[in-house]
Amino acid sequence: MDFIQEGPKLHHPYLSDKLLQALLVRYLPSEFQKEVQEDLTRFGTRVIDEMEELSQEAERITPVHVPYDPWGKRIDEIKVTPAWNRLHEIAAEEGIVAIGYERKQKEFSRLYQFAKLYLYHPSSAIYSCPLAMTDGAARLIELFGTEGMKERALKFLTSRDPEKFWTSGQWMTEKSGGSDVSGTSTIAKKEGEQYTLYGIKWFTSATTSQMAMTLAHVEGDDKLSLFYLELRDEEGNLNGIQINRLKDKMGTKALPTAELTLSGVPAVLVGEQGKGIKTIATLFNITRLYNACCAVGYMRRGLSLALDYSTKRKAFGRAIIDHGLHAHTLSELQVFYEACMMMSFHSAYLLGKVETEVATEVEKGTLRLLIPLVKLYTAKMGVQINTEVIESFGGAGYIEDTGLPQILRNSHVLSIWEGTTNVLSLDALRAINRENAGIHFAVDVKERMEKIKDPELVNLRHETLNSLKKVIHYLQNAKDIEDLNTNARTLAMNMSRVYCASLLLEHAEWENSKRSKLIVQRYVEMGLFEEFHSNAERREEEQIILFQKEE
Ligand code: MFK
Repeated sequence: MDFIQEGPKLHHPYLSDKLLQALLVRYLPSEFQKEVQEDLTRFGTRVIDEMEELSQEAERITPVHVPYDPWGKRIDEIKVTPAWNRLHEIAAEEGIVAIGYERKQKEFSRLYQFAKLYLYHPSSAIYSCPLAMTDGAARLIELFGTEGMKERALKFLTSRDPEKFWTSGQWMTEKSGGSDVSGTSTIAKKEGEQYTLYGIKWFTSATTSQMAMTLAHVEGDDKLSLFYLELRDEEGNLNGIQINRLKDKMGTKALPTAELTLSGVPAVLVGEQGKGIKTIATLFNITRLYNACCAVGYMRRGLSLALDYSTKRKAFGRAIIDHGLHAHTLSELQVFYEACMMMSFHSAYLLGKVETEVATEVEKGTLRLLIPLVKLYTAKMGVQINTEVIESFGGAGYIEDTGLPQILRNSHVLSIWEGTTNVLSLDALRAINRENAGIHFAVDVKERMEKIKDPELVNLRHETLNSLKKVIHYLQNAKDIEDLNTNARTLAMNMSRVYCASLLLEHAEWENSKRSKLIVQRYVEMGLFEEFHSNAERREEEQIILFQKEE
């Protein structure tokens, strides 16, 4: 009889996730445990029974731009599959954004919300992207919006009613300005209290959203300002917006990302004129945390499928998980994933504390620095882990209709949008240099390490503090800003690993299990610290690549 290989099974994403369960037990006060656990258990069943199929349909039947109707009228419709709309409705019903604003679990609301997002994301065909921008826009309006915006938009952005739930775009990228947003050319013309926008936006994710936050120069002002706009009027016609085309992307296939021409879009100023980047930072600091949560969501999805498959696939006479080499490879990936989980969920916990105004100064400063660090570190690790996951399936991992390649493709975007690794490394440096966040970070790590008493963990605590000491020594002795800039990625990676190790140690002390101690031991053994290089050494290194440059 012909051999048929059994494929990997998607297990209940919450009930099979012992690490998430443990983190929630550790962080959440007992009064919230039961309702959160019950909700995640129910929702996990919905992910398998309903969302996973919708997400595969949305990945397969991709959005189409229809510029004209049959009679030549410009309509700029974006046709999406009903599955994509259903994922929108489920997000509303489940309160994926709303939980963070209802704040029923007080400072722990963000933690609960992120746990739910982490389950939602891998079966959402990246509907998590519009949700991230929606959440960021809601926070922006909460802090800087006019009363009109609060009355009108905020309640839709945080609604649990699928009919009323709005999503928001975040239009920051132009042809002349990607990482360097100051290259933005869009102009805002003032007409009374209103503005109208003129320009071209080069990447606008989720153009099916009802509103967007975008940057423009008020005429005559060389600084950028932030604007709120609604895409369509009461009749559903676009408000002075033309959709030029949809992007043909490497991944995120279900997500309609468009190029737009703005020719007289009514808009309202948000925050102070000329402070656009500083104001929109509130939004992108939230989306960067979503990015980290979704990166760990994809790591978990890849690893759980790889583990299940490894028990079903036989090679050289036994299941591949029974080959020490394969089990070791997956275990190593699991160590990195667990480190990233600690960092992501701790960041969500801090966000909740800051937003409900119960965070200490140290926690506030630490979160400012953790945001770029957790975004860049988890995004990079997500690509590495899912690259190995694909390989662990052999040729099957390379076949589209297994659904595996999309995990890797979609993981790749997480290190690009919302700031690339280098740009975020420079943001981390800015937080250290201009906002003293490095001092808070060091205090936070030291305080956590002081609580590690288990004799089996003290050596690892010592290693972690030693790496922190080397980071501090570098920061205190770096020659100049050029030195710091060229070492920024090394610095960001070193700090991320130190922070992860401190959290893994805290978890191991709390759990007091052989496994959690082994995890932190392996993590530390794989190296927390990479040497910094002097400016002169960096200049020499440049020759390695410049050698190939044509004269
Ligand atoms: C599944 C998850 C989905 C996630 C959603 C994905 C949707 C995709 C949408 C996008 O990707 S939109 C494009 C996103 N683009 C970026 O994120 C741009 C990346 N570039 C940066 O982040 C640059 O660092 C930045 C544009 C901010 C640098 O610009 P500048 O003009 O050199 O900024 P500058 O002068 O250093 O900072 C201006 C002010 O903002 C300063 O405050 P002050 O005016 O008081 O001095 C900064 O302190 C403040 N600021 C900048 N970054 C900040 C910040 N404040 C807090 N947090 C930050 N991160």
